[in-house]
Amino acid sequence: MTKLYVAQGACSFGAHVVAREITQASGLPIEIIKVPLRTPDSPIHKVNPLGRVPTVVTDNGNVITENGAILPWLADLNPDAKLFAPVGTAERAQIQEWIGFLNSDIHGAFRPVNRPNLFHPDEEVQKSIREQGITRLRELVRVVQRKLEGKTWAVGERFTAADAYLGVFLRWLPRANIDLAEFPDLAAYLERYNARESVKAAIAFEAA
Ligand SMILES: N[C@@H](CCC(=O)N[C@@H](CS)C(=O)NCC(=O)O)C(=O)O
Repeated sequence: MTKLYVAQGACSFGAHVVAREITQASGLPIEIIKVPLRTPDSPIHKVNPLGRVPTVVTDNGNVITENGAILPWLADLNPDAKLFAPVGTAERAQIQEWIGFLNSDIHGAFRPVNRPNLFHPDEEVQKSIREQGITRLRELVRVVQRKLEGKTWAVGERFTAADAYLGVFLRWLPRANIDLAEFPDLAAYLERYNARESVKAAIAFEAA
């Protein structure tokens, strides 16, 4: 059976939601395995040398890492669930565009905020790296708000893998002391996201 490795509240949450969306629609079996991160004895090290989630191990033993590969791969397991779009369509490229933007710009913008120690050893300098990081992240959140203007979901009128992944980072904003009250459209979007059965089930599974 295909296995998807996730960690509580990590960026693997988007893949977790996609897995639940496609299994709800088709009954396809995917085993979700919750692992701890940054501990040498975590089972994730046996499957992904970088020790990161999300990681997929397919039923014939192939290992797939990186959100940019995993999100489309999972979604394509069940095209009828319409979490992605057919090859060659502009819609497919637009979903990929969102995934690329979220993966490089938005996820990357959280690093100086969450882990400023990666950038400088001095604690005072780390404080200003974090502050500057929050300013940059807030600018990018404005970009997200503009991209979503007048829309229910990121691409087309339905929930896609782009939304499954976007919700991860909107849920992370309180970690950067960014209050969604500043962005009422995004707060409403997150309410729609959090109300989905797949999201509620993924939150409950990861918290258990
Ligand atoms: N570029 C990777 C990043 C994955 C990543 O950084 N995952 C984090 C969780 S959000 C992780 O597993 N961190 C553990 C570590 O780096 O040791 C992707 O998008 O899949």
